[in-house]
Amino acid sequence: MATVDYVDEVLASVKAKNGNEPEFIQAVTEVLESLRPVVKKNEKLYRKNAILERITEPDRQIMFRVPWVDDKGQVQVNRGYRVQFNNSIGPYKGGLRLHPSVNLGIIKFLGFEQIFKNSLTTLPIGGGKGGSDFDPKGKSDREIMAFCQSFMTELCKYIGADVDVPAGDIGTGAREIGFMFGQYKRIRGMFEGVLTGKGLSYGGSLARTEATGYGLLYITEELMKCHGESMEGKTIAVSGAGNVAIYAIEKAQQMGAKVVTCSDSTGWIYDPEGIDVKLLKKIKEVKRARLDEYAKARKSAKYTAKKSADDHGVWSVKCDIALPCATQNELNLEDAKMLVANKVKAVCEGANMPTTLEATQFLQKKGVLFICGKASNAGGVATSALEMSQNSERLSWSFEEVDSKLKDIMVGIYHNIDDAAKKYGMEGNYVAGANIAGFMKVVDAMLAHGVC
Ligand code: NDP
Ligand code: 2IT
Repeated sequence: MATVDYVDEVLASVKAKNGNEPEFIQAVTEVLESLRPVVKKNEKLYRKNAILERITEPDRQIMFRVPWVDDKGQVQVNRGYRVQFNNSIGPYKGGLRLHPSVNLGIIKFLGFEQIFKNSLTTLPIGGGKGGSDFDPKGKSDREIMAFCQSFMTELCKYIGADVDVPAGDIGTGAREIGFMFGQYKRIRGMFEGVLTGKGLSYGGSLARTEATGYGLLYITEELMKCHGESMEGKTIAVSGAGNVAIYAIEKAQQMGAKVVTCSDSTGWIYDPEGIDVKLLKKIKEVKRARLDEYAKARKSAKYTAKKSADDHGVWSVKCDIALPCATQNELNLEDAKMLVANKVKAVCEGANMPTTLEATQFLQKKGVLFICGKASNAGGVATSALEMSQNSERLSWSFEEVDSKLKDIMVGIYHNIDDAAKKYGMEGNYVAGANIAGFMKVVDAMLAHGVC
């Protein structure tokens, strides 16, 4: 009787155990599929030590009630999550997502991705993620504070500067981190670097706000350079209009490219003259308003409200480079076909898992240069780790110092994933390269630690 392939065996078990978590299964499938050549080479060792079973099972997943009082005096109840996935190479590290779509499967997929991403940064951070189904949209500052304080009242039992260090993600920015930090400090009676993305007056790092978007452009630039191209004069389509998208647009423009799109959950902008990033910041960071405001303020821009599934939004626009920076599975096979028909050269993910598996495979088959989020958006968490270093030594580095370290890290990640892909006979497959390179370091540590 033929023995069952180890990867197939573990994938079947993950699917059976987590059947109601499609995003988690998608993320595990992508990683395990690309690890096949590594697993084949080390099958006996990995099987004996149950490496794949252990790396796909979180160390622990914490779920809790978050009661808070709204402005009408009504008690509201949300669900809070923290999934501590793997701390083999450092304290758990990963953001907190506040969005009504949040559920355990989404937090698990994000925590799983974070293991490999954090390993790729070369810095000592493990993988974790958390959040809540709380919707920050339309809430007053007082309501946001009430939620954040209640959320941290429970979460503070499980985190710490050397244990687990949360940060921002969708719906969690400087305001939310500030309220959470204040509550942690109050309850635990200590001032420590327990969160990153903090304000500059209380231990935050310069360049953390810009880091994910800037880092995305640093790695994209290196990718293009290594394929004989520059960023100068390139047309870029960006999705999203949040933290990652805004600073991706800003850096792309500094590099001489023209970004012609952005989007939010209500619609998208096409601005053939190039996105006015100052205006975008005013609308999104200051006024917290919808994107139609952008088109009202700028003649060259056209706003299209999101209508149906066959509206391909920003992916219907002709571009050289596409940067999905909003959310998971926002770029599907039909979108990928449109991009290829429009001769896209590169797709680099700013968001986590924004491209579906089918769309990724299609783009790769068509020769589009494709870098997955765990490599291309690693600049955010890398700079969070630099924030942790600064907090530990009780010093603050200059913007230039942090930014230049970020750039070195992103260029390093590109060459690391490129080399890993080549080593396993998959030159140009940066998805496989990222998964393999991220995995090898974590497995090495897991084996050294024995059964745990
Ligand atoms: P923000 O909350 O700042 O912005 C998110 C943007 O995406 C908004 O424009 C939002 O529109 C849009 N969006 C979110 N959810 C949906 C949805 N379900 N459908 C359509 N549009 C949506 O988050 P970030 O910019 O921080 O995060 C964007 C992505 O990047 C996420 O995948 C995140 O996990 C990832 N990421 C973030 C990092 C960071 O440092 N912040 C680091 C690495 C990855 P609207 O405002 O209308 O909701
Ligand atoms: O997805 C991510 O890497 C983040 N949201 C940033 C995590 C962090 O700890 O800075």
